[in-house]
Amino acid sequence: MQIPEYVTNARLRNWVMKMVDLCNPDAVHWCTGTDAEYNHLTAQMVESGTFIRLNPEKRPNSFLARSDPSDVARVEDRTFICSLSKQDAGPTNNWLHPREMKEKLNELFHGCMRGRTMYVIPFSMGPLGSPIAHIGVQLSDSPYVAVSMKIMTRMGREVYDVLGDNRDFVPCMHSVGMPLAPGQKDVPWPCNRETKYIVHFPEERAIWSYGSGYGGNALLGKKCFALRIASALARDEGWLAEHMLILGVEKQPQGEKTYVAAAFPSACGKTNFAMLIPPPALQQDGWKVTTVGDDIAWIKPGDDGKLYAINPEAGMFGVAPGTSEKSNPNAMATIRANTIFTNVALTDDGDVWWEGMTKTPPAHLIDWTGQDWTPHSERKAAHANARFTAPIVQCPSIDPAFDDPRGVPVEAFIFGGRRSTTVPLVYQAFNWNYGVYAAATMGSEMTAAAAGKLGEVRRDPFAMLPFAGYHMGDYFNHWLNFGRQLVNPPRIFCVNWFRRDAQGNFVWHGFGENMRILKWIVERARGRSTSIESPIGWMPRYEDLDWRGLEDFSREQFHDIMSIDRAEWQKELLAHEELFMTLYDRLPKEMLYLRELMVSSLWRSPEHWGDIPAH
Ligand code: SAT
Ligand code: MN
Repeated sequence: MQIPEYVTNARLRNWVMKMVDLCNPDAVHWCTGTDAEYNHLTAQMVESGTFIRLNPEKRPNSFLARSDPSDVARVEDRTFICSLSKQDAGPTNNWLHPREMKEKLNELFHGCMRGRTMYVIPFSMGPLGSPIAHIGVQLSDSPYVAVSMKIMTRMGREVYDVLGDNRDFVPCMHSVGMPLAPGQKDVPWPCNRETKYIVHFPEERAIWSYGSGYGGNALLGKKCFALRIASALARDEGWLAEHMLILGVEKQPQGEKTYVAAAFPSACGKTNFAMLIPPPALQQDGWKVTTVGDDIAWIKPGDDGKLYAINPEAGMFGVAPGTSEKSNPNAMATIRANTIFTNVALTDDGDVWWEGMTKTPPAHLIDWTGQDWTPHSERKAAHANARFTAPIVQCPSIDPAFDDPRGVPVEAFIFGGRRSTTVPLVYQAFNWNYGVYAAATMGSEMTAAAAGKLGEVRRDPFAMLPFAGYHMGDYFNHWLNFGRQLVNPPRIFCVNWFRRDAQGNFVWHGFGENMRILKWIVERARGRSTSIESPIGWMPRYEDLDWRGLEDFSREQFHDIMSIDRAEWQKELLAHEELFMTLYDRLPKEMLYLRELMVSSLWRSPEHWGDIPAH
């Protein structure tokens, strides 16, 4: 094998040689990240049947991939945190001793790339050379992964300049787990239907992924590196790696700008919130939202005592179904060209479609499984976890500081789950510790982003349940400690866009209307807007929100989505206790005390906290 002379990092050279010996690929391709390389690889995948080139007039330089039906989402039950001690991984992660896991992986990876090309993919998570950024190198036998990594990360030769002779990188090993015998014909979406392993070694800072080519299982810079490995790094080094979007709220003509980071579980509308367009009345008043990131934030304290955040990613891997000109015009503009679509439907004129894109579906489509589809079909045309992969700089609302190596100053954190009941539209935690409590006990109804039971409420602390690279109790403690070191920590807020009425309909319009909540949050973070004290935190009254243009949303409806029902909250607090029991060995005591405080304040409040006095 020829190693390019510009790859001077000794550890990297040795590692690649060793992995080539282990995996036995037919060829090795050192990715340079150029457009020419991208065009070459995409053309090759059109040839092999992995990609369908979309109509260049409708969707220039864009492609459709259809995955194997067994490989459509993250597989949490096949995801492992292999720290040396089981306690360090904690009860919410799958664990196996590193020695045992390595034996297994060595077996699986032995000869796993026969008949395929190994791509060497150097990438930076975060702006190249940023003090908050980190470097990874992924080895993969999937050209789909290679081109996706060009969109999702800063990928290419320049990374080797930052890496130099001896800087550190996270080795990310990936195989679809389907070697080809001589003469064996390949399939459009190679994967291993039976065996999948998504494995992290936090002490060694290494990732091994086998058997899947989809999303977070395969694009290892994303959840595996930027969340699971990075969260362990962040704990050791005193920063935060979070499942958060980053947005800027701008108010003209003053030009005041406030950055906010917000955590929601997968497929709860982070992408929509990150590129929100305010309703006309608030736009006219000078309000605007800019986008730094839509999924992951790396946050470090600066010398000035403020927190600075970067988006480690360069692309969006967003949920397609539900995305429309109405729900998210900025996302629709972002994916107009240079986009890879996976598991959406194909229109007769070579464009894409998914449920919710238009009100009336086209009369005929090819669905995500490659079969004919009409509006009478029983199946969905697009898979519920169908995705688009697009460069985030194509987003019209991209923030000018997106590429700033220093990051942007964060002044508020928002946590939100998907809850039909119980949790009000918005409230502000009394202080940092209360905020950590609220984030730690967050619940959310399951979505299609992971294999599992749809709709069931599960505790998803900090929206990090599937992504924390160490014990969740230690993770809470890291947040508590982190806040103690900040003189003026960002304010913490909770939201729930998903509350339903007795008939099961969403009460809140969501999308652009969320600007009304965001405005209150930003003003609260700056110590300005008013509120009242509820048992769980500070809440806006009806008159504290800006209703211009939404006057038909009544005081009664507002009270319905803001109400705190004592019986429901008693159940909620019991669910918190259940979570605490599973984390018992490492749970910070603060959590227990705060829970007791909440119990007692519920008792001094009215039975139904919704009949809030007007003034
Ligand atoms: O993890 S993925 O990148 O596949 C998407 C998600 O779950 O947020
Ligand atoms: Mn996510």
